[in-house]
Amino acid sequence: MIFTSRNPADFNEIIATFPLAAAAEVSENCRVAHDAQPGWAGVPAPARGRVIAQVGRLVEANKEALATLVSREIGKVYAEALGEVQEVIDTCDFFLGEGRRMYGQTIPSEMPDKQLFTFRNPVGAVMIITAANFPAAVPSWYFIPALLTGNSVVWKPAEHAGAIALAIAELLHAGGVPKDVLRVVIADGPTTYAGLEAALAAGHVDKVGFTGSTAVGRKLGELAGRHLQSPCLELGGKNPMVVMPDADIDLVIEGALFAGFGTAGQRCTSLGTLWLHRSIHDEVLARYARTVSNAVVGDPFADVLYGPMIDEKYLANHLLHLEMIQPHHSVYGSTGVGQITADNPRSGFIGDPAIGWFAHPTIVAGVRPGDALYANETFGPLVGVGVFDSLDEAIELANGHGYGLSSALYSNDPTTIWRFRQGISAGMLSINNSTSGAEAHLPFGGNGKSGNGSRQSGIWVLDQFTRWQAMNWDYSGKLQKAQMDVIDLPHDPGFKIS
Ligand code: UN1
Repeated sequence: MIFTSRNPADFNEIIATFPLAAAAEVSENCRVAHDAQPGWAGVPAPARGRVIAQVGRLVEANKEALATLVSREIGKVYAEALGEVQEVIDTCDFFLGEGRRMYGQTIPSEMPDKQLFTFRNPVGAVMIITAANFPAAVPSWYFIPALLTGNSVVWKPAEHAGAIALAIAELLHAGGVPKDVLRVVIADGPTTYAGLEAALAAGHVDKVGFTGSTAVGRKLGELAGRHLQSPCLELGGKNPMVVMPDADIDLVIEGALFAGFGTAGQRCTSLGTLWLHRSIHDEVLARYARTVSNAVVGDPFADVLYGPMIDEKYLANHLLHLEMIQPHHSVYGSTGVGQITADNPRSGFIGDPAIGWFAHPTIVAGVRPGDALYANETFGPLVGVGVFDSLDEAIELANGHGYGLSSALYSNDPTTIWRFRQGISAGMLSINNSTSGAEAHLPFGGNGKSGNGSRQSGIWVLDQFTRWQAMNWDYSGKLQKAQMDVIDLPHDPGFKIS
């Protein structure tokens, strides 16, 4: 089957066409990467670090070209696309030095003439499956540390971001990553699953990394679990933003605008529900509604809040999510709801809505537990607003749906901030800042429905792509038995100061 990747802001423009791989091709790529891995692991880690440095410089030199492709293939606003490519560069910069560290430890033994050590070993061949919304940055959080630590990688990007993935693979190969050590295979979801299942059964995949929906994460987690593997899962979010009465409201509006509608709400860290203290609810809701109504939507190369949905499929999902709006809700944010068309226009729109997959921003007020909108990730330009009376209630509301990726609190009171930090179940929290926009060297990941506790980025991701090996070396010339042949120094347990 041939897949056609189109510009979502102008679907008449074809970005690329590529054949989708069959399951056998997916598993064959895993075999090739598996066979190439020992050779790559044999390259000294500092030399692999040099390769990562070279890749980083190449991505930097191609930043505008890659960002342009990101904007054209998935419709991300160009300024954000530049930021996305910068995140790849930052990730390379962070890990290039790790090649000269990859520290292990020397540890004293309980017996004489014996020494203990730890080493980090690569896991082996890694299959990563990534989403279209962050087609460069998020994949790099997997493949850069995985390659640096001596693993080989098979990368299955989202079909809708296939041209971006192929361009990045070319940069990686030009930077010195051997072709068999980093393979890209483009396939649809069920075929990928079948190919991965076969590769796992053949022993050709040692680690799975997946960024995408909770439902697919569950399936991949089950599959990996059958092979006694713990995958790295970065799943959905229903990220709360809690606003206390003492908050700086200008900051709240700015933060909620970007968190809710940046990337057309298609970030796993996008704002799900804005929780407003009852004393400020009406004022903040009115200002938020006004600001969102006035924001400019349209051509991703213009100065807009957001561009098109990633693809028709994402627009269709957004339209389905709008059916979650109930009579007790009230809707704000635009001159219409749903797809932006000539008959359902958005005031101030830039571009031609007839040739793109654009959606109105929608704020739904009156969200409460029990609503479908309370419990489900919507992954589009749709933000819920709800009300609370106390911090404890806000924390309960913020945790109650079982997702736990990102969260935000707006307050300047230290006690409130510390209590929120302790109570919130999310893996990430922002104080007086957007739920989205994590920096590339802090642990990124979630709990509950948002992931299995794995963390990407920074030093923390090393535990995903390496296994600790413990070594003991006894040079006493005899068998010393741990816990038995230990030195017992004389002491006086009954001693008291007279
Ligand atoms: C994602 O949507 O999968 O924190 C990742 C952020 C970005 C990454 C989002 N740096 O919003």
